[in-house]
Amino acid sequence: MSNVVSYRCQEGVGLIVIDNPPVNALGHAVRQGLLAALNEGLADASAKALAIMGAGRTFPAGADIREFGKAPRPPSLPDVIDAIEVSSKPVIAAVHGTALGGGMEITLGCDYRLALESAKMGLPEVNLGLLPGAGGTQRLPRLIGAKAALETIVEGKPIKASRLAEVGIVDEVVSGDLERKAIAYAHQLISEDAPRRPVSALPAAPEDADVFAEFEAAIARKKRGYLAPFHCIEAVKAATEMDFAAGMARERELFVELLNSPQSAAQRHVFFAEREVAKVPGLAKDTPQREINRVAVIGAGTMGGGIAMNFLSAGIPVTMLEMHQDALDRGVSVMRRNYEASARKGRLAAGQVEANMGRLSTTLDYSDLAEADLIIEAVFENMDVKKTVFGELDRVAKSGAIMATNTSTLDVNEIAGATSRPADVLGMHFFSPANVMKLLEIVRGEQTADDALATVMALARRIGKVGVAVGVCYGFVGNRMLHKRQSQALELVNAGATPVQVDRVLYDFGLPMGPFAMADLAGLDVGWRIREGLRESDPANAPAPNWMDALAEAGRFGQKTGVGVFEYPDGGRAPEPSETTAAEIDKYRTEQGITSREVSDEEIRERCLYVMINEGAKILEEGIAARPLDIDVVWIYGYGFPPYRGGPMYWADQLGLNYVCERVKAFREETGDPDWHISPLLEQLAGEGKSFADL
Ligand code: 3H9
Repeated sequence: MSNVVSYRCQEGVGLIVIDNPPVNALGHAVRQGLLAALNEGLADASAKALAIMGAGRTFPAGADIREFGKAPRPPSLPDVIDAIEVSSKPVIAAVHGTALGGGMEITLGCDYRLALESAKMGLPEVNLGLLPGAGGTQRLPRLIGAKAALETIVEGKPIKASRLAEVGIVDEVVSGDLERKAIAYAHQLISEDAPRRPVSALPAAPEDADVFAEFEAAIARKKRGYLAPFHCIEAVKAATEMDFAAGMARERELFVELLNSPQSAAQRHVFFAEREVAKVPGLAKDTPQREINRVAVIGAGTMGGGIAMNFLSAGIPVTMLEMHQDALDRGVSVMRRNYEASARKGRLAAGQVEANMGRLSTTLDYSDLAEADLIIEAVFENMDVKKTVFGELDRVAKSGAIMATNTSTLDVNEIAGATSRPADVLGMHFFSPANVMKLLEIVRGEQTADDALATVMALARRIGKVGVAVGVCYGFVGNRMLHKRQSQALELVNAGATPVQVDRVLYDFGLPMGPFAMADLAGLDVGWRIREGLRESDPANAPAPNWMDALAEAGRFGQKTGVGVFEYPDGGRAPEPSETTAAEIDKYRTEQGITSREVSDEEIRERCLYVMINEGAKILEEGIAARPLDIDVVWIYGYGFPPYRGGPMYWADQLGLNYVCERVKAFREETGDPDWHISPLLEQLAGEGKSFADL
């Protein structure tokens, strides 16, 4: 008897229970155990029907992802499911938790499907750069039609039980004790002499070829660069054109192709990296956490409002503080408008707008923050202002309250120094728009207490963010690397490239936008004002004005003014090349005595991306990020680095650090730019033939 799958007969029903915590993944032992339990059930004369269930928190959540890339060990999951489907007794899947991937495919091999009302099912393989490879692409279209199957498989999102019943995947939604319900359901089937219902025997659902072309066109932009969604479409198409056996063979071919692809390896790295970042090295798993029942946010600007929305949406009351009533009113109305827009798009249930807004209170008085368990400051990015705010917080915050700054560049230790309790201070660096972007850099100051850090790491998950712990330095992990890249982009244009060319190269690499479109989005005025300030306060060390400063000086602030590096006619968001910008660039080159040269796409790609890797290595050396995977997660969730490349550090490993190291040294030689000072860590790993993953 397997110790991960058990069999017992109860009241004439053979119960097959999978017990492989935490998520009942379908590893080798489970597959073997399932087959053995199935055979036992078939041989058991007292069992008239069989039911497959999961123990613990869920029905199987899929194949064991850790087995991918290793030599396959029989029985394969498709073979196990075939055996279930051809069995001589009716088989019921009784689902709770999340039946995902191979787990859902098992249910499709069963004759009948029963689900608890809280259960979900889905085929999320596409998120791992794969397709459902245990018959999902062949059985689901036969059950619900190709169009609905395409949506399920290509979107990869879990579906609620009620919806599963509506589309005909689940036969009955139940509540209460699932085992009792499964037995009762089986009794009913037995008494009615209900037929066996193998899904594979259903006729291939013919579908108009246009459906596939249209679907492909509809996802082309969103899934740009990805292999798996398009392979999924191919596989579903096969289900409409071939008999079941031929379709299964086609599915296998496409699945194996994806399994062996660098994209799937990268996406699987991201899956585990996303879970690993929650485990902060040096922070004990059982570190106690403080209770967070009430949050305060200081500042009702775009950032403060977005931050507050995260907590309101998660059911946590927020008090918002501003200096003046009109600023407070403006902030609150923007938040309401954002919620209303989500409701209009169907992303928010009716009634949720009022429920969320109902959790918000506002104040002009610091003493109203005395009850908050967590206070997040999102005021103007200026050290003196922040210190004043934290001085006030020190005065009013209750003992044990966590005080967080949303600074993106300033020294969190210095800010903590403005209080008498630096152990309660840390950084919570949200990314704009703060209610949308999933990344949260959690900045651990020199004196931040472990329980404060553990609390905020857990809180990040509660509000739907991916929290990454980082150390204190200018720009932390994300912006520190970004600034190096932006400065290469500028240098490349100075040398002869155009902003259009630079942006195209990085867009084609898979980033959501290029450096100049990003600068336009953030606003050219931001950097310009900082540099202008420096030119006044410290002229000897301030950078000379460049062509981007000239654009900002002329009021071209980017998207918000309709003109920046690019132009955005009629309030649109699509960047168009600008003659004014081209003229400013020419003028700047002439002033600086630069003779413009051809810059290749390859040089743009290498300089913009390798400078980030070199900086990432320095960040690791300094302990600002604990592991390369933390940097990968920052870039994927904060800046849209394509998951199919695994993040910058993972990508560097695939290129080979020796190669990257040589190129960094060559750029240092060519440009003399100190940003190309090689990271000793990068040089050492390259010299030893190692990769970042070996750290
Ligand atoms: C597939 O099925 C292919 C087939 O079509 C064809 C085959 C031939 N394997 O996420 P959590 C671990 S592909 C191995 O923190 P939650 C996870 O790493 C698969 N390990 O919990 C973590 O480990 P640790 C298709 C897995 O409650 C722990 O379990 N299925 C797997 O937030 C807890 O996970 C999927 O893609 C796995 N399949 O969320 C579903 N799943 O504690 C992937 C999880 O050491 N899984 N682990 O860090 C999920 O989406 C979520 O884990 C789930 C639970 C929603 C189930």
